Order: sequence, then C-alpha cells, then structure tokens
Amino acid sequence: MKSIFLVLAFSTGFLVSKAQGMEEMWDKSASGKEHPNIQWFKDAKFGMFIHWGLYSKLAGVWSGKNYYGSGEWIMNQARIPVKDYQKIAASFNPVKFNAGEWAQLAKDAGVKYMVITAKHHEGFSMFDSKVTDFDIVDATPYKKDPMKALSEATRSLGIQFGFYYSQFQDWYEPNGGKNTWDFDESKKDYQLYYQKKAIPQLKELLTNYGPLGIVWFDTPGGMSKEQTQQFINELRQLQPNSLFSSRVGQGLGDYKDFGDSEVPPVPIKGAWESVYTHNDSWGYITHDMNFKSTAEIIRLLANVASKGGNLMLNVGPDGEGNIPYYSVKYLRETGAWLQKNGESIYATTAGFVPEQPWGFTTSKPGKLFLHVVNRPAYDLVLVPGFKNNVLKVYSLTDKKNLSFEKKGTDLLVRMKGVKNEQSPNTVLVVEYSGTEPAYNETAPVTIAAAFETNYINAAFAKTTGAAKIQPLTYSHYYGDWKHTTCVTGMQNPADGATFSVRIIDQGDYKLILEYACPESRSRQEGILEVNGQPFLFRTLRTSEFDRKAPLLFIKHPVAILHVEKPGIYTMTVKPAKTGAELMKLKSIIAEPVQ
Ligand code: FHN
Repeated sequence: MKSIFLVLAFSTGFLVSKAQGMEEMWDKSASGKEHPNIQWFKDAKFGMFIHWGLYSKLAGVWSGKNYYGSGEWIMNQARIPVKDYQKIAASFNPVKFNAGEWAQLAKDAGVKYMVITAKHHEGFSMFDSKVTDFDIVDATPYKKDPMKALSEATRSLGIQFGFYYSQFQDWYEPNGGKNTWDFDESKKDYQLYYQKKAIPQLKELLTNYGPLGIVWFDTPGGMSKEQTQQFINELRQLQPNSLFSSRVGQGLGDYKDFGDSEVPPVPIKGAWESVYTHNDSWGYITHDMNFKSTAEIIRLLANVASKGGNLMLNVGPDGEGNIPYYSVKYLRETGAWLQKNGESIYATTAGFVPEQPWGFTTSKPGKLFLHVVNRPAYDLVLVPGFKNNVLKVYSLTDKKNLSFEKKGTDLLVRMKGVKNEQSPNTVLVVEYSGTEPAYNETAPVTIAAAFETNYINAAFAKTTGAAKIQPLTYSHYYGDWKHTTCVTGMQNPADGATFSVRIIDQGDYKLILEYACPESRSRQEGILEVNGQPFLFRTLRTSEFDRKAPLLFIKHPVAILHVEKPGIYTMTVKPAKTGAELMKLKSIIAEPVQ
C-alpha cells in the first residue's frame, strides 16, 4: 500500500532539468537532528571509500585516448553511447578480487568503516540485482556478487560496511539523470527511473547485505524535499540504524559531507566528513600516479580530526580487482602510525587550541593531543591560551614525560629527547585538570621565529566593507576539485582584511602576500598595514577564477617588518584606491629573516 502512495506522490510529474550547480551536487547541509546511531561514526574518524565499476577496466582510456581526472566519469567525458559502453561488461572479469584481502587492508590501514560503490553514475550494478540485467552477475563473465563476500569479510573484522549509490545520475537509464548525449534531459521522467530502478535497488542493498553502517548518496536531483523525505522514510524502515549521508539531498542527511577534497578551515560542530581521492581520481586510471604520501595522509587525517570531522580516503581498484600498489603501501604505513598514535585520533573531538605553526590539536576529556607536524627549531612547542592547570606532558608513542612551563596562559613544552623516528606527525599529550575550554575563535594567529614559514590564512580575517571570506572551488583535472578560502571583494580602501597576530619573537620578518589576480585586474596598488605602518605594493597577475581550471596563486614578498617588541600586532590588507577587485587573498606569510 505505502509504495503505491509513494508512486502517487512521485508521479505528479515533478520534472527538474537544469545543470547541477556545486551547491546542488554537494548538499553539505545535514538535518541537524542527531541520528540515534551516530556515535560510532563520530568516534571512527577514518574510513575507506572504494570506487569500483566498469570504468575501472577502462582505466582512463577510450578509443586510444587517455582521459585525465575522474576516471569514473569517462563515459561522460568521452560521450560514450550506452550501446557501446554496455559492451564493456562482457569482458569485465575481476578474477583478482579477494574480499578477505580488501577487508584486511582496511583493517591494517586502521579504518573503522568502508563504503563501496554499488552503482555509480555509469548505471552498472556491482552487485547481484534482480531489478536489471546490467549487473555483475547477469552481464559479465565473472557472474559472482563481490559485495556479498566483501560485506561479510569487512564486518568480520569489526569494520562498519556501507554502500555508495548514485540515486539520481544514471547514464544507462533513459529516465536516469544526466546522460544528455543519448537522451533528451528535458523529456526524462526521473520519477519513473526512481520507481523502476533506484528505489527497488536500494531496497535490495538494504535487505540482502546485512547491517549497513552507511548509505552514501551522491549528486542528488530529480526530487523535491517532500519526495526526498518519503524516499528516506521508505528506505529507513529496512535499516533504521543505517546513517544516510548528506548528499541524499534537501538537507535531510544524517551527517554532513563537505565538497570533494575539502577540509573546513575551522572546527565544525556535529557529525561531518571530508572525502578525498588518494591520487587525482576516484575510479582507477592507469596513468594517474599522483598518490598522496603516507605523511600527507597522516597530516590530512590529523587536520580533519582537529576540526572534529572524519576523513574517508578513496582507493580505486583496477578492472581485475587489484588495489593500486601505492594505495596498499601508504595505507598500511598509515595504519602502522595509527597503531601507535590512534588514541590521538579515534573518538577525539576538535582541539580547543586553533591550528598553530607546529600543527593541530585534538581533544579527549582531560587530554589535549598536540599533533606536531612541523617540529619547531630549538624543540620548544608553544601552546597559547592554555588556561587549565597542567598535570603532565608526555610523548604519546613512548610515554616519555616532557618538561614544560606555564607563562601566563602560554604552555611551553620542551620536545628535547623526543625521538623523531622520521614521523610525519609526532604527538604530545597534555593532561590537565578542569573542564575542557571552548574553542578560542578569536585567538590571534601565532607567528614564531622557530618556524621558517608562518601562515596567516584568510579564514582568520576580520573583513570590513565589501570584503568577504569566500571558499573558492575550482578544479585541476576533470572532477579533481580544489578548495581555497580567500578574502575577496576588496575594491576600495574601506574594503579590508584585518588579522590579529601574535609575534612571539623579536627580529625581522619578511611579509609575503599569497593571492590570485587575473591580468585584467593586476597592476593595482594595495597597502599592507602593520599596526598602522603602511607598506605599499602593486598586484602581479596570476589567473582568472574559473571553476573548470586551476586558480594560480603567487607568493609576493612586499615588506620586511622589524619586531622590536613581541606581542599582538594587527595586519590589514586593502586597496590603495577604488578600482576593480584587488586580489583573491589566500594568506599572509611571515618568514623570519635568518
Ligand atoms: O560525481 C561524483 C564523483 O564521481 C565521485 O563519486 C565523487 C565522490 O565524492 N562524488 C561526485 C562528485 O562530487
């Protein structure tokens, strides 16, 4: 009876057919109502994403041409007709797939949950579906359901298992979203596609593969808020404990997913996740070797955890079922680091001390974890704004007690003797008494001579006039999204970006502006003011902002600042005259002059 009601609601012919903007593609807003089963997710902190499909066999090549960027989009990039694309299934035979090995890799990597693509935009089902013949059991020589084995193997190692499902985009289906090269988008009946394929398949996934920790939806579309709510209600009945990601759409998800490869610049309340490729593509591409190193993965994990979120890192197995060599290698090395330092990541919350030149902080009751990713010269770690009484400080891996002193609310920790072990992230633990203080949003940014480079990021600016802090999203290769928070909109002297900084050490500092500026708006005069002392500069050209192209930033040294008296300084960047936008300011950089 209920599903007929759903049909009724859906068949009101609610057709939507317009290009998906960034906001739509990535619904970052979650319902805000905490799901009763959310805590495991919040404590998990680290997940494995797996993009696997027919595109994995193409490996970024079609008709002898190499494609760059999201390999899972090759059917779209190359405008491959369904009649040609479906033929790939006939030779898709992942004989090297081994569920136990994949699950063991997840275990060795230290991830707490795994999400794999049951069906991506290409419309091919990587599971045994009775709803279509375009699936791995009916359409390929493999004739087995890898998802059955993988879900069991993963759960048997205590790792939560979930499915990614492209609920709106389906380039195989005449009424599915976004195949505009075979089908006329304006004539599609998305509701029919939801009725005939998406919903029945999701019911299969929520019925035949045991308890799912997560259902990861993506690029929502074709449904109103009411229809999305009914869609969720229907599926929720099958697995009330399963968490639905925010890209179910309409702000109705159980937790928030940021844009691809995006980390917010400051802590975010509630459950949220950052998703990253391991190289520049989600799906396997033979010629994409730009893998993030173990150090990059560990630092990214600490960065995300320090803002209270989860990192779900992707791997893209090839058409045979092999996980790329560097993904296996670097994930295992990450797991080895988590073996020794996991306490500073798993089940932590955002650190109450903002990002510092030396690194990030994460929290547990009575403990602040200092993630030292840039070891300070003379091994002295300054933790500003530490009001609580410190009981002891020690290095996490060898529990070696460290000497420390408090000067006012400055906690100074001596790392002397802490073995470096070439670790990309050395964790120190500060145990303190009293309740955990709130995150200090107004804390000045620290600048210290102990670091070759001190960044003052745009996110920490106080803006005046028309200036605003704006996250800019653009891409390098196709679908390989980048995000940079900048101060934009500075067009006259009243539009400024002001930063409160705390300069710890006396001495000279080279001040460098990091910005983007198109030729058409370059050669404009600007002012960098430090405690009222003006330094003039004229902007240099880099590139125009274009979502489909890299945004190039220049590091433009504009002044030497002599600091006689350490303390709080105010730095302001603004146009010298009224004109076009002065720049897209990414950061001010302070480098101690040796
Ligand atoms: O279009 C997809 C893309 O192929 C990939 O699945 C990512 C993963 O977050 N989501 C969409 C783009 O944001």
